[in-house]
Amino acid sequence: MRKAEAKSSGRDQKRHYRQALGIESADRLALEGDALTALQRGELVLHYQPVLDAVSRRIRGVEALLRWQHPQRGLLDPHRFLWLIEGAGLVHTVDLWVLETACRERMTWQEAGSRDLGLAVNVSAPLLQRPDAVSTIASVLGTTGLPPGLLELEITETLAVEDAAQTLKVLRGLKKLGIRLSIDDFGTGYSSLAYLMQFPLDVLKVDRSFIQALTTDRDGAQIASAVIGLAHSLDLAVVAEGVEEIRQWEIVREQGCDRVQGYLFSPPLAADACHELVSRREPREGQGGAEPSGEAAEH
Ligand code: G
Ligand code: MN
Repeated sequence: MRKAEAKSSGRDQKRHYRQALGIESADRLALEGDALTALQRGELVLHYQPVLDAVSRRIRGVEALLRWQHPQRGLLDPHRFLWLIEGAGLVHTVDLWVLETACRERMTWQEAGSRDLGLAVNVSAPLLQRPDAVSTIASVLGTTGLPPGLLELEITETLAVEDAAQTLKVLRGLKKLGIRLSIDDFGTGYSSLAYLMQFPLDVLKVDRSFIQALTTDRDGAQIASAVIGLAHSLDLAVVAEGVEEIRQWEIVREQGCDRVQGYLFSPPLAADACHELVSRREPREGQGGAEPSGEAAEH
């Protein structure tokens, strides 16, 4: 292919990609101008989605999720703007901002009832593959005061497979700090669980497509059951993500899944709303038990 053609087909691909995301080109320009200053203007925010015990529905932790509170467009999901952050070379900056902000906000919820509430944060390749990744993350824990045992870093299969030797070194360093590691969106990549087991993992999050398949596919339940069984035999805790229906919850619970997360229980919430939910569900010591109040399943 000639150079000019290659260039134009690359452009076409990018255009298709943007169109697939529903972003028109006039829109794109407007968003692009905004992306660079969104962080400084404080428009990037974190929402938090509760992760519950699969049986008791007690809130065990929260997952921090990045959102762009855009002045005109409202709340945007990362898939609408991550490519802008990548294009602006801000991935590492934003990743660090997410980690620091999540740890700091989580520490402001540190009253009696939520002392052992876990915090899951998604991390990407540029943050983990730097030679100074372990000391950078250690210093975030130091400045925010978050106990390392409460932090769970979520990595994707693809990330674990890229530059495996460097990733393994960093993950071992993070384990030494006492941080928990989880494999996110499990089942969407190409790696086998046996391959992943060279990484010092604690948690496996079954991708939501498997959870959806529980109620739509004939073999859905067997596949999920095999994944959960295998993960348990490797001593990993299992989280079912994207649980939207009671039936899906019942199945994963019967299959021995440890934790659940999804719209059935709670959507991702703004920090204040999530903090309120957590304190309402987990009363301070001395104010009675922490029975699930039942409001979660009404969503
Ligand atoms: O890749 P990861 O699993 O971290 O993605 C989390 C995303 O999934 C968040 O953006 C969140 O809004 C979304 N999400 C959370 N719960 C549900 C759910 O029950 N159904 C669907 N479709 N998406 C969900
Ligand atoms: Mn995640």
